[in-house]
Amino acid sequence: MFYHQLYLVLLLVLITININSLALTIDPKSNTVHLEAPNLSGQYHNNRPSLLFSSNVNKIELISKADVINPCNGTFIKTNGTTCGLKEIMLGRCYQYQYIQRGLYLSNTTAVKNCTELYELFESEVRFKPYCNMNMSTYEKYFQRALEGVHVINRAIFWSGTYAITHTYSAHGHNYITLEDTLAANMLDGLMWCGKENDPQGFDYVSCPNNCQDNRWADLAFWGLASKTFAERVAGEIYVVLNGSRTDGRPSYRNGSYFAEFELPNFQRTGPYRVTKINILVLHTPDLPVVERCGEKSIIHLEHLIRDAQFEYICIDDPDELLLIMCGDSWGARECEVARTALRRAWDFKVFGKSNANYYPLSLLLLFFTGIFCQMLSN
Ligand SMILES: *[C@@H]1O[C@H](CO)[C@@H](O)[C@H](O)[C@H]1NC(C)=O
Ligand SMILES: *[C@@H]1O[C@H](CO)[C@@H](O)[C@H](O)[C@H]1NC(C)=O
Ligand SMILES: *[C@@H]1O[C@H](CO)[C@@H](O)[C@H](O)[C@H]1NC(C)=O
Ligand SMILES: *[C@@H]1O[C@H](CO)[C@@H](O)[C@H](O)[C@H]1NC(C)=O
Ligand SMILES: *[C@@H]1O[C@H](CO)[C@@H](O)[C@H](O)[C@H]1NC(C)=O
Ligand SMILES: *[C@@H]1O[C@H](CO)[C@@H](O)[C@H](O)[C@H]1NC(C)=O
Ligand SMILES: *[C@@H]1O[C@H](CO)[C@@H](O)[C@H](O)[C@H]1NC(C)=O
Ligand SMILES: CC(=O)N[C@H]1CO[C@H](CO)[C@@H](O)[C@@H]1O
Repeated sequence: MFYHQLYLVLLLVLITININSLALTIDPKSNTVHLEAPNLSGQYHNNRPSLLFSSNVNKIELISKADVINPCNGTFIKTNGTTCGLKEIMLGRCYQYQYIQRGLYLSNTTAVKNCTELYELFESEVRFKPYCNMNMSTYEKYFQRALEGVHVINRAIFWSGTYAITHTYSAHGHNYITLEDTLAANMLDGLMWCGKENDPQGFDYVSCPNNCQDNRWADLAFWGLASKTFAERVAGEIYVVLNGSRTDGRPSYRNGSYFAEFELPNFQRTGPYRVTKINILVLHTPDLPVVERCGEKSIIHLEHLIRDAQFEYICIDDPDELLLIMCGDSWGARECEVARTALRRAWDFKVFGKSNANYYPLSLLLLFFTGIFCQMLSN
């Protein structure tokens, strides 16, 4: 009898504790808060044309009919042509970059660039010019001027098949500097443009061809040269983020990728601004199969290329810093569940001084065993 009473008292005490801990965990107001899980895929987009030259790519014809309404005037219609407001966007980004962002990084150049001059250099290279006549020297003057005096020392980061996460990690140049974080590329990142002959505007706002059958270099003219010029200006230790779980059948290091064609071959091997060490970071996406790891398949080939070029080489699979970003994005992935639970517990402990996530089941367990214990004693 006594033990049963003891059990009831214990039960009451434990229920009270549990109710208190529940009250801490579930704030009545938080029930109404609706939060979306993070999603990087819509946040960044990569407008570099694909380097693969396959014949089944749709041939997009240049629509040159004079009667097509200009989509930038009147009602806006999304087209595949030049971005409306190209000039204004470029000039605005240039000013913003230099007067708002620049203090943060790209430290070794103090000179403010003339944005009008940069825009005019760009425009003179493309406006009124047929798109498919461009080549790898088309934008030379623009890049020379825009990257003049710039050396990215120990902070350059490259990506191949990992655009979104690398940009999240670089944090617009706060952490590391991607090609897209340099002024030259930033002014045009995500924009589309193509020149048009015999046209009052000189740009085609309706449709841009994104592959030129007879001149592969036209598609690479901008981003190919951008990659090359950036690679020539990085120094010291550099970082390369590769995708070890590609589902498109491509290897992590691929001949014909921008990294292989324009970046790796252009790293400086001598002089004060030479590259000393290449850090390869191979990522495995949550919920996707592991295709390659450091020291496997195409990454072996890459290691040979790097060592032959006499750079120091190191390869790391899934560093913690990037794991957390991947799990932040792949919220519901199986591999991230444990981390989520552990983080929840750590945060409850930090904020409430005890781990609620742990506490509730633990006290239930205690209750269960106390019950058994009391039963045993009373029998
Ligand atoms: C993430 O955003 C993209 C683009 O906005 C969308 O297509 C995709 O469905 C989203 N993914 C999830 C899991 O919501
Ligand atoms: C579009 O508007 C701009 C500025 O108002 C003007 O200069 C241009 O001629 C217009 N273009 C067309 C095709 O109407
Ligand atoms: C733009 O190009 C895509 C892919 O080629 C096509 O599906 C789409 O219809 C085009 N949009 C317009 C407005 O022409
Ligand atoms: C910037 O360049 C433009 C065009 O080349 C030129 O007209 C202008 O004077 C330059 N501004 C400065 C401050 O040098
Ligand atoms: C690029 O095109 C220009 C003008 O059409 C030409 O003068 C130049 O030689 C070409 N450069 C290359 C590398 O093909
Ligand atoms: C790796 O590539 C696959 C598609 O091939 C993509 O779904 C995945 O998000 C990529 N991983 C990273 C970390 O970017
Ligand atoms: C990539 O190119 C190198 C030399 O150009 C060659 O040895 C290697 O086999 C190629 N790899 C693949 C996967 O095509
Ligand atoms: C860190 C670094 O490379 N600093 C250089 C910045 O540019 C000046 C002048 O070009 C050099 O003297 C510094 O060594």
